[in-house]
Amino acid sequence: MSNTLQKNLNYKKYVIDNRLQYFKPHASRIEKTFAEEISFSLNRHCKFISPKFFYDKKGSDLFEKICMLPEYYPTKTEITILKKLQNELPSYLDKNFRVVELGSGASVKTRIILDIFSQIYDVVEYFPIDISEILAESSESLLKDYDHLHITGIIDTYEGGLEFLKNYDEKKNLILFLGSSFGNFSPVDGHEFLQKINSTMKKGDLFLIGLDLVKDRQILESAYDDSQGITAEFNLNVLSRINDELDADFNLNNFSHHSLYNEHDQRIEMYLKSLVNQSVVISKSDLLLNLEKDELIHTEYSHKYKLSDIHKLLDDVGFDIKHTWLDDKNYFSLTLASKI
Ligand code: AVJ
Repeated sequence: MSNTLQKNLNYKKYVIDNRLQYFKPHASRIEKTFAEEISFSLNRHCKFISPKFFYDKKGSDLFEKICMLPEYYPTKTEITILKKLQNELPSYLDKNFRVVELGSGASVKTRIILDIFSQIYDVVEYFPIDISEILAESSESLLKDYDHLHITGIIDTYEGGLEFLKNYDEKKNLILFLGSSFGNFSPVDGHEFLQKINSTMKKGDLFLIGLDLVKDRQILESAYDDSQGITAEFNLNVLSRINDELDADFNLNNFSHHSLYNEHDQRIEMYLKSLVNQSVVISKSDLLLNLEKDELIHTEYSHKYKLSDIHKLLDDVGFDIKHTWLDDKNYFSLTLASKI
């Protein structure tokens, strides 16, 4: 009990009104800054920039555009599968569930789940967990459209937020992790992350994860290199962000978007390719970066899964798999699992 109290003392509660509140850690944990992470990741033999840095305002807008591209099937496909859940999800829920989402859902997807909950419960509780403050924006619009919705935003990392929730109360959680965001993790990190999720769940809690499936190379590659060049813009934008926030002088014309499907490792790999020999100053990271012509900076992995991979993954960390739903073309999957 005292443990619970102490844990929650690390968060400050902001009550906006009787339907909206936030929890935010008092002092952010000893996390590295953007400047430090970039200094580390570009100062190595194999240079990389973490995909989490894609999502500044411009990057988030570009990602929204990607989701609507004809070539980018994941979002559309996941939405069709979620619609199928309308009839089936309720049978897995009892009277005591809330919706928890990793990532804040401004999206259609969250709304489909909230619609399902609205049919079952008089009051629907939604707990988005996100480090970004855009939580506020998306919450306002959800509250406008759902009369019986109560939102508690947790402004923290997914792991931090889940740990907080572990001691919060006795209500059961349906944890959503949609969009194949999990695909960014390396297999080792992914395993660790799922273990973390599992360890913060109470018996009977549910986890719904959306994962992209292995398919034809051509379909995969065009999803990550679209004809309008939006994905290229999205990838290159991370350099603009470094220019703006870390006082750097990347010339975007000297780089190109490079992506490919690595069949052996079942993943899309995205890079920024240096088109010339060049030096770039990143002031706030104390870095003079030398790049050779054709040198690659790795920016993202997007792993693709077979159904057997998904079942093994969840099985290995001790989840009880309830059901996997697919679309007609077997492009994408949603898997519901519970804590044993
Ligand atoms: C947000 C990680 C799921 O991997 O498909 C889209 C990001 N990158 N196009 C994905 C992304 C390029 C996306 N995730």
